[in-house]
Amino acid sequence: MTKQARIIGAPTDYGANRRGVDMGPSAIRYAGLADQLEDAGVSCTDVGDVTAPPAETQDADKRVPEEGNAKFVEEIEAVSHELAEEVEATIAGGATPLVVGGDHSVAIGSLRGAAADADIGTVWFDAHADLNAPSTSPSGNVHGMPLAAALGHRDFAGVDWATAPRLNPENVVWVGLRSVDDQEAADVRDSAGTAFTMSDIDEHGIDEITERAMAIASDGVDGVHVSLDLDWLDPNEAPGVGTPVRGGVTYREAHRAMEIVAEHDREHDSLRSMEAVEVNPILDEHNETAHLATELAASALGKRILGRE
Ligand code: EXY
Ligand code: MN
Ligand code: MN
Ligand code: MN
Repeated sequence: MTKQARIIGAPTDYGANRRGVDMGPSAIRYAGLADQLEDAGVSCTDVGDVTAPPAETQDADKRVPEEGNAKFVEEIEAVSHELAEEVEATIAGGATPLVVGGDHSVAIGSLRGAAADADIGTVWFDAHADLNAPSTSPSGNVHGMPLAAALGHRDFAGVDWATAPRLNPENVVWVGLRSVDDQEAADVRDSAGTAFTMSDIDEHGIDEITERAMAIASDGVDGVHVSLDLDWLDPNEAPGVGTPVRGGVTYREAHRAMEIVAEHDREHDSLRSMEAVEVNPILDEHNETAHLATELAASALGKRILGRE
């Protein structure tokens, strides 16, 4: 049966310090996402963008932290509400939501939508753990907090729009960690989740790590939310990201991981939802990071080098 995908844009930079990531959805569409998905044999529709409130100021440094050390919480709440509804409705309609960001705070809405009426896991392809909370964040940028929010960190207790109670902590798997803050690292170690760092990928290879990640994330739940932060890749491959960290995965490792996601989905129908985030076109002279996002999404949704078998 042909896979149905629905593209949902989330043009927000409220979770990040670098202006420009709000243009990620346009850059990714312009790079040919729909064509890539059609080439992968995926029937896709594009529902457009959720509404991001207008920025009062474009100068992030003038933005005062709200509520402890978390910036632009009200704006992020507005985006999250609408995005969660779109993701939930897409899944209910039998399609796979493909959220294109926007900074990684969009995952708050994606995870809530994917976990609205099902138990889920997530594979977090990222240089960062995104497990900071307002009381631990060194920056106050909410793109470093989506998993803490979704998992109900005490700082987010009672913040209903931010938590995803049916995201099972045991089914959270990080892949590619290489830039984690001190308290965040302690919280990762203490969590019920599984963390595969870049060292694990060096040691065991991308195939084994991704296969293990999908097996853990999908174990005993209804589906997996794949969260692809383009800063997971090495900055030489993905320069157009707001928080680049050297020593990331290569172009082929990234495609191989997405192919393994697709293989697992073909066998287990495990891919419930996906997002590609942190594409910032003003940091990338040739829009190559956006183009990379389109290719990796296609690989995750089933594109094969020699076409459909
Ligand atoms: N850990 C740092 C912070 O919390 O500010 C950096 C977070 C970067 C988050 C990007 C989306 O992955
Ligand atoms: Mn991230
Ligand atoms: Mn990241
Ligand atoms: Mn499915």
